[in-house]
Amino acid sequence: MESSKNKEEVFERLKQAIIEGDEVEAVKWAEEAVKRGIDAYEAISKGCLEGMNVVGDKYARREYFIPEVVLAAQAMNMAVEVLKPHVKMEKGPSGVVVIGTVQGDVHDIGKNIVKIMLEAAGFKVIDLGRDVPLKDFVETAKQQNADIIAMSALMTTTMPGMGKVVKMLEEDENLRRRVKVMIGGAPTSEEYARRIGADAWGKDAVAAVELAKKFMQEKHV
Ligand code: B12
Repeated sequence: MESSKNKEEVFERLKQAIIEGDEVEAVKWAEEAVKRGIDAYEAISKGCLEGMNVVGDKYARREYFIPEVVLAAQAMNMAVEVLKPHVKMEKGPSGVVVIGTVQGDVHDIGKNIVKIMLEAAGFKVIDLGRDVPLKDFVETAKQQNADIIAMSALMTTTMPGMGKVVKMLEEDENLRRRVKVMIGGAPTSEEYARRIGADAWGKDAVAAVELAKKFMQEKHV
């Protein structure tokens, strides 16, 4: 078992590599985490995500600009690729989720983390990617007999798209009854989810998994 000091060192190195947008270091410390038997999800959340949060703050404070953010995102994706196969999987499939970032929005880092966590929890996840035409969420959910639609939006300008998807879903009463809708992304909130008629809002990837499990339990009672 890895000592907590050792673990903290790896998380810190991963975090710094993401902040610096250093792909080589990010991969090196992701591999190191695997080698040392550190829980892969913990490495993603306490290393990579923490690093990306710092990058987000720096961007907001105009210390970083788009090129630095792109480098950080690349480093993060490379590290996550190394860690992903080692995330402990629960027995599944426990339900089908259609996920994507809504039309007009290319931010997909958070969405990808939510996807990894849902898969690790045993869900079958159909990833529509980013900048997803709104009708695709509804059509795919129908075709694939999905249980859940999960939408991500990172901009105030694109979040209304999520409400439009709920409206489209409501056009088919049976489908609306069968498919739960959860939303997330930095500008969204519990209150916003309620306002647009979504079933739930999740603060992060851990919350997304809890909500998805709760939806499935409700379905089976
Ligand atoms: C990285 C980033 C980019 C990268 C995106 C790379 C990529 N592949 O995703 C690049 C450089 C491409 C980019 C581009 C742009 N960006 Co940008 N970007 C960011 C930044 C710095 C970080 C976002 C991020 O990845 N965070 C880390 C992830 C892990 O967090 P997260 O997405 O919030 O996800 C977590 C939770 O929210 C939740 N979650 C997310 N989705 C879901 C879904 C469900 C169902 C659930 C339950 C939970 C959940 O779980 C996740 C994991 O815990 C933010 C700043 C910020 N503070 O958010 C700006 C930000 C989002 N960008 C912004 C802007 C304006 C832009 C651009 C328009 C800039 C430009 N002038 O070109 C373009 C947008 C182009 C477009 N059409 O989409 C603004 C948006 C402002 C607004 N209108 O609301 C922000 C807020 C920056 C700012 N302060 O101005 N950006």
